[in-house]
Amino acid sequence: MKINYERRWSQIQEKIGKNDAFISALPGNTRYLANSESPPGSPPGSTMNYVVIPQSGEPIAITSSLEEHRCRHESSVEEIRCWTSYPEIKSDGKSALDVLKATLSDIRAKKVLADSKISLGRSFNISLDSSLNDLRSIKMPEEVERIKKAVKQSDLGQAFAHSLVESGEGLSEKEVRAEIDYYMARQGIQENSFSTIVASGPNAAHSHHSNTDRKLKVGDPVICDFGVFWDGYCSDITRTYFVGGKPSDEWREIYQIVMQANEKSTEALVESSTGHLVDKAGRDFISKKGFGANFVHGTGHGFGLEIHEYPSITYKSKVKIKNSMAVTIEPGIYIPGKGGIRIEDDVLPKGDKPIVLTKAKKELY
Ligand SMILES: [Mn+2]
Repeated sequence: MKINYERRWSQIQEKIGKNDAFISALPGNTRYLANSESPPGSPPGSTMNYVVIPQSGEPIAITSSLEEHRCRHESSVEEIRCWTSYPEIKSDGKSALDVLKATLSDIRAKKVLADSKISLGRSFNISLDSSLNDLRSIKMPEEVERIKKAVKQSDLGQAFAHSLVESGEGLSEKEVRAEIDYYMARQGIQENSFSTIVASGPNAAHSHHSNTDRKLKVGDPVICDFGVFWDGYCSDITRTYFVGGKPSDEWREIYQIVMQANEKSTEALVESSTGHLVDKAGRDFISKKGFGANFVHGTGHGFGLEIHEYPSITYKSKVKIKNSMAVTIEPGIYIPGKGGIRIEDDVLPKGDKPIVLTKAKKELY
């Protein structure tokens, strides 16, 4: 299914109202408007400086001359303007900001909306606008299709990680990470959606761990948290496995609590619910079991073109849950000095029956 950029542009044009143009400068937003298929970090997505949507008419994208030809080839935006500081190279200006100002003057834009602060000077009246957050949070069918492909690859990665960790006594966290990443790269992913986390034993007590040379020991809980980009969209999944395959009774009990908290928050992810209620559903259960102080982060976050995007699903979140608002549900319990358990799924709200996209096994033996 092709990405319908025209719909994205016209949705922004509806928001422009009495203003003359909308400027997007944040990398996730420029990818949304001009090139969704390439992941961040690889051109042109990462190198598109601005996308200007005029009140009426076609969008204009601004990039460095270094990326000009690739942008012309890959971007959905027809009109590309370039900047360079090298006098011998033909361009529309010496800097991205110069080209932006000239472009706004060309389309006679004075009153503009922007997704972030841009120093345009006194000739322009600029207001911040976060409409793109809302638009991006609701995934269209062509986006869900790409997310499902990304999720499928990380599910395969988890199946691989599962057997590797269970039989991985003596391997270091870094070695396990390298094997998982190599496996997923061979599957043909674009790139990882963030650096793969392998947190073993006491290191699993840190919710965001950097991999070390610590060697896996029998009985360790090992948190494996990773995701991939596929056709520009990402996945994010966490499973916790046990080296040797046999958790202690204590870890087994904590594992089941996190599993049930994951289920409770997932069930609460229904239309008309709020981010707060989704967080509270799992959090209250974990608190009731006596581990309230050990659930040290929010329940989840939006994901799509970026690994973390609007909305966040936390205790303070006021966001209203809407259909097709793709979010993660990832409760965890962390015991300092001992270890931790986190179970994360990618979920798509649909009426009163949320769809859990991640299929990697999470039941304990
Ligand atoms: Mn996550």
